[in-house]
Amino acid sequence: MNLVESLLHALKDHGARQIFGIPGDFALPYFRIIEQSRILPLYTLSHEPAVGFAADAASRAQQGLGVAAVTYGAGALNMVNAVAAAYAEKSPLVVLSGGPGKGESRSGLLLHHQAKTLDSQFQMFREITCDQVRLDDAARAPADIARVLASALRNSEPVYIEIPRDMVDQPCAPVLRAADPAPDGAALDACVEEILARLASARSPVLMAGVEVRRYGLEDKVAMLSRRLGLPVVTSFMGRGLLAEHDAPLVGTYMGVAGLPEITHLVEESDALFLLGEIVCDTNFAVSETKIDLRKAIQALDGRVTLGYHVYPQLPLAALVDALLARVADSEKPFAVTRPVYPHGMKADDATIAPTDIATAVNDLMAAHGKMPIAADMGDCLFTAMEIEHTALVAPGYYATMGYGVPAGLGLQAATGQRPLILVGDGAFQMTGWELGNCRRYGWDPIVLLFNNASWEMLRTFQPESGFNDLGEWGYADMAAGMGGDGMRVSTRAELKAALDKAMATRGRFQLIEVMIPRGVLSATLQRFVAGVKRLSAAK
Ligand code: TPW
Ligand code: MG
Repeated sequence: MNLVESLLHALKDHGARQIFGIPGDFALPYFRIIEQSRILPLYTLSHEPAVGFAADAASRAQQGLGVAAVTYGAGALNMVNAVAAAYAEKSPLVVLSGGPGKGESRSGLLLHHQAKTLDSQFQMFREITCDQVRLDDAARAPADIARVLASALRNSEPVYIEIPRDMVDQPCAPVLRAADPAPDGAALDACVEEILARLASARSPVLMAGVEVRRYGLEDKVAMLSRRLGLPVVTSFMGRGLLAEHDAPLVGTYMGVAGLPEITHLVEESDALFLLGEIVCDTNFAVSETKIDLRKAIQALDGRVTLGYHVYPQLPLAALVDALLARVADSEKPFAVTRPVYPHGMKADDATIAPTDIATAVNDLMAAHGKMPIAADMGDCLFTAMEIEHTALVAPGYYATMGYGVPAGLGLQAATGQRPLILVGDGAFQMTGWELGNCRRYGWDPIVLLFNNASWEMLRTFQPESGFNDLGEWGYADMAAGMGGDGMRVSTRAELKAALDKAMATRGRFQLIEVMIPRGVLSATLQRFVAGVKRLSAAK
């Protein structure tokens, strides 16, 4: 076995199912081995940000490693934003980058793709990954690979692996999986004891499930735990989509001033808010009407549990959930949960289309044909997604990068085989929409709802006086045919309904529905968000 084969087997062994990538001369040698060895399928895309986003979405969807393979410098540095997004949102993405051969640094010449020093790229990725290695020693490589991949899975964060181009054919031993250290049993018992006591004495405990619950594959167990404890469950904005396929007493999504008042009160008035794997960030919490006192909450995140003024370090989430489950009775506490009501029954008339109509039409579509997973970009399309029935969702809810939606949808379909729905604004589509041109080669056929308001509308809501938020009038639907898909432009609700039905009935080609939305028309959720943020900042 050579070094790259050993690496590929290790990736597969650790749960990777495919590789997204774009080669370059520093990467050609290891790409040849990826292709010839057929250990993992390779999907090439058009631009590195999309490679990172697709691999990130695949990792989120399949709850395992995503792999993004690029060349040195121009390739890897093009992907920095996507890797930063994965780091912020705890997605275990493995970055593979080609690199200069060992001898090349001694030539006395600067190498192409070199930024400052040959080590600059490694240093930059150190900031946005939790572990790194340059595979410049074939004898040490198996242990190094095992360490780095274990770090990715343990922390649920990206890692960086650089492959010097003259190393790829070096003979190499197989990688043995590193075992994770067992948690301290006494600390775990004490922690579980304390959590259960806090919950038992609380008047209105609430469980908020965060992305780590999904990253560590704990949705089933957490749903069971909440049923047994009789705890209502909410997700945050970022955790939207969690538990969609599980039987949990899910009340809805907490969005503070932007959310439904019942859910806002439930969370903000809880005297024992149990944050399980929840990233405590501004998109989740800054929109709170009443400031949530996190010192009173129970927080399990990043392998730590924080209660009141003390911390239990090194308690992995999976171990905590298992230990809690082992301690609560094997019977469920039935209790009534009011589930949110989402809009259904869009009138197929000649009225213009508002974002909330799109949510309604999608709800109707899913009621008729079954649920579909969604990939959403940043923009009003993501707020609109909150008005769609609970279904699997990948979106940059915290890091909030544009350009995620289309490539993430491709990653979703590659990873799950399910046909996804992609929600994307015109501004974001201008960034990465071209990646749809890769669908034909791989048989992907997402349905894309492009919210065309000829505007960076979300920015306009915060600064209406700025003319630079106007975007041009592009004919997106007309571009679809050249890229191997079908495009339809719709301006009325009747046309929207007809286009969705047609898209649903057409398999094998991507379906691009360009939805014309008058400038200034926002989803109901974004309207509440903007009004709430303005109210909160006026009160400061
Ligand atoms: C990579 C800043 C946040 S929202 C937004 C911008 C420019 C406008 C989005 O326009 P779009 O959607 O897609 O037409 P909509 O509904 O608002 O009309 N660059 C990156 N990411 C972010 N978040 C920005 C800029 C931004
Ligand atoms: Mg727009």
